[in-house]
Amino acid sequence: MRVDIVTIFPEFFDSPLGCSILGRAQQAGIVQVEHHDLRDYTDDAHRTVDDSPYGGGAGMVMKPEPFFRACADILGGEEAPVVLLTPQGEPFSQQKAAQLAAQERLVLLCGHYEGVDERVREALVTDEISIGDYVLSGGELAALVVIDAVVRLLPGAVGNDQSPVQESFGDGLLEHPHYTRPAEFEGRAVPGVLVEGNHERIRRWRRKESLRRTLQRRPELVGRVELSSEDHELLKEIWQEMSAGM
Ligand code: 9D3
Repeated sequence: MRVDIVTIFPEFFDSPLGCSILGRAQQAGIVQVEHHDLRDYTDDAHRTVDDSPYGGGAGMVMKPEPFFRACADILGGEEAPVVLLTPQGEPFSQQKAAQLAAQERLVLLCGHYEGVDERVREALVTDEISIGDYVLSGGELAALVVIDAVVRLLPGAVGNDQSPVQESFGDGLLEHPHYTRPAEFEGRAVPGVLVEGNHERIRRWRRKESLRRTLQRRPELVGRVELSSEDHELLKEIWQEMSAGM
């Protein structure tokens, strides 16, 4: 996969893209990430990327021409999703990450100031993504979040024995608690079932704690998952334990 990022802060990307899974995936040739300085696509001496809004008001709007020139240069007639990172975008999700991971190329446009001229969205942008309901200073961190979530889905990117789809959100529930040695730490013991070695009991315990945690923290997720008859049994046990104050 090839990912092109258009930004007014190209330096922002150097360190995060060189580290961890993203760094290794690039070294292994699984993904190639390039960043482009939006100011290189301006045509005035001041390298102007923003201007005041038509209709008046505070703040600045990003001009359309540099984005159009950047995309023409990057894509050179090729087709690829052009993703604008914006607070007004569709909330990012594991499902969206999987959809983007199926593409051969991606172009990510990082917004700044009050926003981007509407003609960029109309004529250039195919997808608009927000990473959550909080205010960032620009689209750069959001672009990194999207790239991280997408790249780890590419075959060979995660050196782990487990496939990434097995993890949280892959199956729609939060993960069960994890423990490692020592068996007792500052008076807190690891649950007995995990040290006894009965794999069927361990599997059932993990599923139950996964359901319990999801019910407590993200109840809306439980309704979106396909529940087996065992899940219903486990939920009933959890419910009984909760009403008994356990
Ligand atoms: C004053 C109105 N603000 C909209 C909520 C203006 C505004 C704030 C922050 C415009 C742009 C930004 C910069 N943020 C992003 O570009 C951004 C973002 C975010 O702030 N939150 C979550 N996801 C994203 S993706 C891009």
